[in-house]
Formats: sequence, structure tokens, C-alpha cells
Amino acid sequence: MSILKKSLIYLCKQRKKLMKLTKKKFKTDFFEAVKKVYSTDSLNQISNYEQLKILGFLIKMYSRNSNYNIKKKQKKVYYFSIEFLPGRTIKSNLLNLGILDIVRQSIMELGLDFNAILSSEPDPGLGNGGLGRLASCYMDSMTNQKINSTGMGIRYSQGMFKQKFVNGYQVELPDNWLKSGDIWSIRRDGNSCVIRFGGEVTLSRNSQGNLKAVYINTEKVLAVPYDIKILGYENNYSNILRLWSAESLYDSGEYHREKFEQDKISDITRVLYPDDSYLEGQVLRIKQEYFLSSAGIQNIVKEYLLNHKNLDYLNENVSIQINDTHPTLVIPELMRILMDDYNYSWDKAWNITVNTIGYTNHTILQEALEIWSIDMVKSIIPRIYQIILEINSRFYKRIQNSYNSKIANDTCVIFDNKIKMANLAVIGSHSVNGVAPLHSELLKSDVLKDLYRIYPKKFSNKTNGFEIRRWLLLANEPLSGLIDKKIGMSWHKDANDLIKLMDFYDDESFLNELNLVKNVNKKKLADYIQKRLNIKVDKNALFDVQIKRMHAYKRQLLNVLNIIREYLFIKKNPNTKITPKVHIFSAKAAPSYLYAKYIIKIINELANKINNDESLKNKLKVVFIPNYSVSIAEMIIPAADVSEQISTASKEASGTSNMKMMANGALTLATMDGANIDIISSVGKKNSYPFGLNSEEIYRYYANNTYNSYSIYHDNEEIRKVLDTLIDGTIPNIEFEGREIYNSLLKYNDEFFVLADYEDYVRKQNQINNDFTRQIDWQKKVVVNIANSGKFSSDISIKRYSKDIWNI
Ligand code: 26Q
Repeated sequence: MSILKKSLIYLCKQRKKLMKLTKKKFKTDFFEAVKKVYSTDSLNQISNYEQLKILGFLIKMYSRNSNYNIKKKQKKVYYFSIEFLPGRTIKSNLLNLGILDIVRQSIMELGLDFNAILSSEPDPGLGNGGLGRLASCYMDSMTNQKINSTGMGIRYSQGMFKQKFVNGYQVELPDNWLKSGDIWSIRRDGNSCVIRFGGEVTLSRNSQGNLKAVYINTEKVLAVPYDIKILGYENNYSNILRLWSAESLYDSGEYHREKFEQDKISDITRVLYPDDSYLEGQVLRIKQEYFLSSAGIQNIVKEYLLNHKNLDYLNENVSIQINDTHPTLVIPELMRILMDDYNYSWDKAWNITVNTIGYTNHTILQEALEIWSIDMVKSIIPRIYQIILEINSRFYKRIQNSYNSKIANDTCVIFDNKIKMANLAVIGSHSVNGVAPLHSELLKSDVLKDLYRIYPKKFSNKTNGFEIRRWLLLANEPLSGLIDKKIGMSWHKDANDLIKLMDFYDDESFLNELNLVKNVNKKKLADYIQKRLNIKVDKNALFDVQIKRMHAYKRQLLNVLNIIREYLFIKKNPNTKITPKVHIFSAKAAPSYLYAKYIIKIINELANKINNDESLKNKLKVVFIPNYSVSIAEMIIPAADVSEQISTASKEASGTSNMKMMANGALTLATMDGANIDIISSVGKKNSYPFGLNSEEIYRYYANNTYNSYSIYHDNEEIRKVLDTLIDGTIPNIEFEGREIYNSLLKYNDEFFVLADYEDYVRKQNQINNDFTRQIDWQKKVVVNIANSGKFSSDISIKRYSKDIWNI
């Protein structure tokens, strides 16, 4: 029997069934539902997707629970994020209900294809990458820990674009993920609310002498929530992810608009902005942000007042966490509602607001900070603009008095006709956190340093995490089964227990099993690559993986340069024995980000050249898997031998694929950046491959202005040879792109220090090639990595948020 089969059988036997569901009952329920919905007795007559819908329906039936009484007494967390990336839901729901095995077996016994059913579920791409995926991991972890919470987000009708390659170029196609319906959402019209845009606002006194905002000519938009239930892992608890959709009020008869204007309104939630780093101040983006903030806050207040007589103690019963600055308008929006609708004084409203809201920062890239022109804000949300002005002027006066005008200028919200959203977020919240220790330090010493001087107590670090059930238990069943067999299943709920694997560090049979399990996963990925891309890769080769957004600071280019070096080496030394290697990339580029698109083109052309060269067969392959998504990540990560985390030190706030790959037994090749630092310090330098300049050295280069990439090129023959392939025709069809990248490195002084780190990177690559040939030693390193990955479980991150920020 294969190791895979053994592991699976073990997993099935061990899992206790939370729900008393038998195969017989499930099959009866399934047949009944098919009969009712599709009026047929024959399962073959309905498609995979239709079978999925039936399954979804049954899950909803089985997961009915009532948390109402427990929740009434709990403090509630609202997690606001303009992005959520939940991935497919079906398998994780089955797991959480404790019925995955029963259902899988029953479906197979019914003669249906379980995996095909799972794959027919659309993967909602309602986010760009790390930040959106983190929001989803956190929702899961909060639910697993029975924390009363709701996620507030946007129901984009088109998510992240689908990526295709045509002649090696990225082509973007729309993602109409809702076209066949959405099996998990429930529309909740009763909780709809109205959002106001534009027009003019004046303040006048009402009969009680309170100032009231009077709106003239405002455009009203209806916000309609769609709820997705999130199930806790075997705990009978659930929470809601509430995604808001914009609609015209036309249907309710209030307005008689032209069709044209209706379209403009639903535009607000029509499409996700596909840029995750370079932000142009766009009208629609501001509308999206206010739409989410206002709908969410109105909803919170309404819900709160069902159980409380006023809002005086809101901050004791509710915490609002904002995922980056994108939902920062919750601050002035809560102020507006407290003052305009409930007559709170400024000071009281401010106190409640600040104490309710916490802000998480995810970036230190200057060009990714949200800075908006006041003209735009004033015309789109005039009342909110008035409140921001007031926040700014009160803050300014206070700082000018207690510090000086310079500090006031550097830290206030409005400066030079621009609104700095990060400053507003810091001033209007009681907690500011970064997402890895280095990142949190850099917030204090660089990005937000002046604000840190004013509010030192607000700042803290909350290291990111990943949800261990999705990213290990479900994504990698062969490995999970093996782990369960060795140390039991307690790690499913307490990931720290993975450390028990260290008992098997010297157990050769276990080390061999680990190797076999990795090969099972590599074979699966190799089959996908063969089927979809028609590239043959050998599962015994080393799988070197870099998967993340395509961005200059993430330095896919450094990886490319090393591949070119390997290529040149093999061509020159055809008889030297080398470690066979497959370089795997997956990444989307923002549609307007030309540099990133050039790199994609170069990788694709390089791949073409290398994969079609007979003399390199079985030695070197390059694979760019298109359309990176949660589902693709779930397939690649379990198959990775080496995890490439090679951003310029100080630029990657944390990274989270680094943690996921570590847990799946990949060794980390990394710069001292983001959470790489913490991974490396947990496993030790013996069990990882750190390299390159650290953040202090990078900052020193900035300070001294002494970096000179050309001199590195000039002095190093190998670098010269490698770079010249970008422009000398060695790699075909990249005349333009190759030249652009070549110039970025030499003419424009290599902004991200690629050449500075080249030699050290290559050294580590060579060391990896060597180490990989000694499999027992390699697997020992793997054990250390898996065993120590538990500390990056998002359950732990959430515990820290709960204790330090939310006071739960
Ligand atoms: C903002 C305004 C307008 C248009 C787009 C945006 C926007 C959208 C998405 C800005 C940034 C993002 C996404 C940022 C992101 O994913 N950051 C990553 O967050 C991860 C979770 O904390 C970290 O691990 C990564 O290091 C960080 O890059």
C-alpha cells in the first residue's frame, strides 16, 4: 500500500466524528436534495457544479447552530478589510463540521468524483495577496477560538483578474466569479443601509440647539450585505463574513434615474483594484473605501443599539480592527454618527472612537501609503471632510503647543493640500501595530517615527500567521496523515504541538517517509504542470519555488539572474554532475506596472528557451504557473523543497507564504526581512539559508548614498556575462524588456540592490544544490522547520490581538 493511502486511512480512522452523520444518512440526504432541486433520480445527469451546490446546501443544513446566547455576552470584534481571500470553502467546511471523511467516502461510493466537485467551486479573488489572505486566516482563527467577530468587506462582482500568457506576455481577463451564483452567501436586505456621496453639507441648529448636518443634492447609494457563514473547527461555533454590495435606490422607487446613472452606482463594488503597491488617488477607490466604512459603521451602531440603550460604552463591548489604512474612514464616520445622529459632544465622541479602533499597518513602501488630495475628498464626502479638518486642526494645535510647529507639520493629517491616511489612522485609534518584529521597529524608527514620539504607547508588534488547518491539514493530507501518525492530532488545535516532531529528528524511517510524502506532492504538481502547460518535470528534481505578487522589491529578478547563471554553467560544463532543478514561479503583476510585466515576459522566454533545449533535459526546467490564486498556492506549497523569500531587506513587511512553506517542509532561502528573520531564528542558520544585506546595511547605503551597481558589474565577470544575456539575444524575444531591465540595474543604479546581493545568493543556491543530494540530512532540516512552524499559526497571532488590543 502506498504511503499516501496509508496516511489517508490513518487520518480517516483517527478523526472523531463530531456530527453523528452516517454514510447512509448522507447518501439519502444527497439523493433527496438532488431529486428536489433537479427533478432527477440520476446523479450522472447533473454537473459537478450542480453536485457542489447540493453539497453546499446540505452543509448549510448540517451546520445550523445557535450561538446567539453565548454571543450576547461576548465582546465583539469587527475586522474591516477592503480585501478578503477566503479560497474555496467546501472542503474546509466539511473538515470543520467533522464530516470530511464520511462525505468523501459516500460521494466516492455514489460513483461521483469528489475532487472534481471540489474544483468546480469558484475561488473568490476578492483580494490582491497577503493582506487579503491574512484577513481570511484571521476570520478562521477567531472563529476557531470562539471569538465573537464579523468580517466587513466588499462583494466585488469582479475579483482579481484572471491571468493568461499570450506570447509570454501577461493578459488580464475579467473574473466573473458570480456568474453561476454563489452558494455560500445569503443576502440580508433587512440590514441594508444608505450611503451618501457628493452634494453640499451645511450645519444648522435644530430646536434643541444642537448642530445638525443638512445635506443638499447628495447622491444616495444602497449598501446591501451578503453574509457568508464561517464555521469553527469542530467547535460548534460560527461567525459571519459580511460583504457589502452597492445598488441603486431606483428599485425602491425613491429615485427616477437614467439607466446610465444606475450603472455608475453599482460601479462602486464592480471591481477590485488590482494594485497592491502603487496607489493613484482615484475617485472610485475613495468611494469604495467610504462605502465599506460607512456601511460597516452604520451596521455596527444599529446592531449595538438592539442590546444597549446608548452608545456610551461602545468601546467596552466592541473592537474595530482596520486592515491597513483602506478602511480608515471608519474614524470620521463613527464620529459623524455619534455627533450628528446621537448628539454626542466632540470630546465624548472622540473618546469612544479612539478607544474602539485599532490600526494594522502592512507596508513601509512610501509609494503605497494612501495620500489623497483634499479636493477629491471634499467633493466626494463633504461631511467626512469637515470632520477630518476638525480632527486635524485640534491635533495640530495640541502638538504645536506641547511640541513645536515642525513636529505638528510632520505628523498632522492634512498637509500641502493632501490627506495622509496613515496619520489619520494613528491619531484616531488606540493601537497601531506592524506585522513582524522588524517591520514594527521600522514603523517606529522610520515610517511613522514622529507619530511614535507623540504616542509611544500605542505602538506594538503582532506577527502575522497562517491558518494551519487550511494550509497544512487540508492542503497537504499526505504530510498531515504522517504527522498525526507520529504525534497525534493535538496540533490541529494547538499548532505548538508540532514541536513534538523533534522526537523523530534521528528516526531514519520517519525521515524517509517525509521524503516519500514530499514526492507524492511533487508528483501531483508535476502532473498538473504536464497537463496544463505541457512541460515535463521530474518529481525527483529539487523544486525551488517563488510565489507572490510580481514586484521589483520582491526581486524575482535576482532569482532569474541565478537561473541564467545555472543555464550558462550547464551549457559550458555539460558533463559536470549537477542537482536537477525545477524553478517554479507564480505571480500576477498589476496591469499598469510595466516593470513587473517585463519580468514576466523575461521569465516566460527564458523558460521557453531552457525547457526546449534537449541538452538541458532532466537538469534544468523553469515553470511559470499562470493565474496565481489561493487554490494554486494550495497545490504548489506542499510540493516546495525550497522557499524563495528574497526581498530587499526592510521592504517586505512580513510575508506569509514563507510561513506556509516552512510548515509544509520547504527550507527557506531568504534575506533578513519581515518574518524571514523570525523563521531563521526559530530554525537556526543550519536549517535555513539566509543571505544578503540586512536592513541596517540597506539604510546605511541610503544614508551615505554610496551604492554603485555599475562598479559591481564592472568588477565581476560572472555578473557581466549573466546581465549581458538580457541584451545580447541569448534569450530570444526580449529585446525591449531585456534592455529595460538591464538599464534598471545599471543605468538607474539598481534601486533594490539586486547586484549587491547576487554573490551571496548564488553561494547559498550552490550550497542548497549540494545539501539536497544528502537526503537524510536534508530531511532532518525539514523536520526542524515543520516542528517549529507552529509558532506562526494565526491562532497565536489572534490570541495576541485579543489580549493586547481587543481586551478580550
Ligand atoms: C490601496 C489603495 C488603492 C488601491 C489599492 C490599495 C492596496 C491594496 C492592497 C494597497 C495594498 C494592498 C495589499 C498589501 C499587501 O498585501 N501587503 C502585504 O501584507 C501581508 C500581510 O501583512 C504582508 O505579509 C506582506 O509583507 C505585505 O506586502
